[in-house]
Amino acid sequence: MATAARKAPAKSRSDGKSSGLSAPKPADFTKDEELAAYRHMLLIRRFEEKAGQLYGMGFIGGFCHLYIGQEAVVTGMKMALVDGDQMITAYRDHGHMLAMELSPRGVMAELTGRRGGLSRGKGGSMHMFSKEKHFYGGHGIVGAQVSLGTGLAFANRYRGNNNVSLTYFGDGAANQGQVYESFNMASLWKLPVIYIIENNRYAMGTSVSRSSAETDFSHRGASFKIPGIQVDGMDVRAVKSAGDLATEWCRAGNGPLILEMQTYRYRGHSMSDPAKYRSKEEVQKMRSEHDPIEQVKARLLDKKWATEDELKTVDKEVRDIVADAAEFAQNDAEPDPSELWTDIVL
Ligand SMILES: Cc1ncc(C[n+]2csc(CCOP(=O)(O)OP(=O)(O)O)c2C)c(N)n1
Ligand SMILES: [Mg+2]
Repeated sequence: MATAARKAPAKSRSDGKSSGLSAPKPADFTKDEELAAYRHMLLIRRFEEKAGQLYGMGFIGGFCHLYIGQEAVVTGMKMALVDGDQMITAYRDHGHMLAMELSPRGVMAELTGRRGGLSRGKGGSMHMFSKEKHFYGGHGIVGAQVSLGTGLAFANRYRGNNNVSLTYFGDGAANQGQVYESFNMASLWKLPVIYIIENNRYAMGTSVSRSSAETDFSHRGASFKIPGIQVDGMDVRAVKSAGDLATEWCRAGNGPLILEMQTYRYRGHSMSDPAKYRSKEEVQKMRSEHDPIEQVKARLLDKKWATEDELKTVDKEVRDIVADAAEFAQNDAEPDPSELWTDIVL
């Protein structure tokens, strides 16, 4: 059964001393919060499992990157947001969209390229947006969303709306040049942006230790006076408390903050991945000892806040939502060829 973090809990890094930041303890969840976290993470997991199946059946083409294993990161961060806070991420984006309450039907139908998809079937897995839900994509160019997310924070500052931009990127993306140009401006102008580095230990088939001179990603803002914190990204409570700290920090006008989420992806990089760069044992160890959903389940049962049967009912309700989305995504019409030039900027 799942236990605690794979590493010691968070420590504040880089400028953390002078900023007075210290690592928060994992949040004490109420029964309702545990149940909500369980349901939300399960929805992401079941959705992704179904997307993987539909891909195998040929309903989804092109690229498709699954988020299985990393569910606690978006779920815990979403719990720390207020209305109007924005989220932007890379191509491994289905979980982020579900966390921001985009409809499972709309996401799944976009994966299958149907009219009812969030980009009307023309964007696919990596390109979905919802201004209404403050979700700004879905970006296939590694690192490109970091400057855009910094721009969202600039807009917040300009408008004086007190909202925060959650800008997600991977350990691989953290080596891209525009990340550091963004860090500089964000710090100089004290922009309300949380840089969330999802360190899942690999960029495609390259491990962090093979690609990064500094593998402690919470240090990456040191040259720009951006403090950083390492967070157990497999524990939704640790993510939530880091999210609370970071959103308060930004809303108080302190400028950007880095959260390194130590997480893990169970599946391949995308649907075609020879998986020769890591052992099955490594994956299995993470699944059996640190699974984010199993951790919540164990606490719910341990505290007698839910019975096995009640949790099975949650699973059934979630499976029904996903089955409905899959049904819709397989049967909805494809966009008409006459729409080829609509909804695009030339
Ligand atoms: C500018 C650019 N370079 C290379 C690629 C090819 N590419 C796609 S994903 C990826 C790995 C990124 O890994 P990471 O940032 O760790 O994110 P993860 O896939 O682990 O979520 C690479 C190199 C790309 N899409 N864009
Ligand atoms: Mg990675």
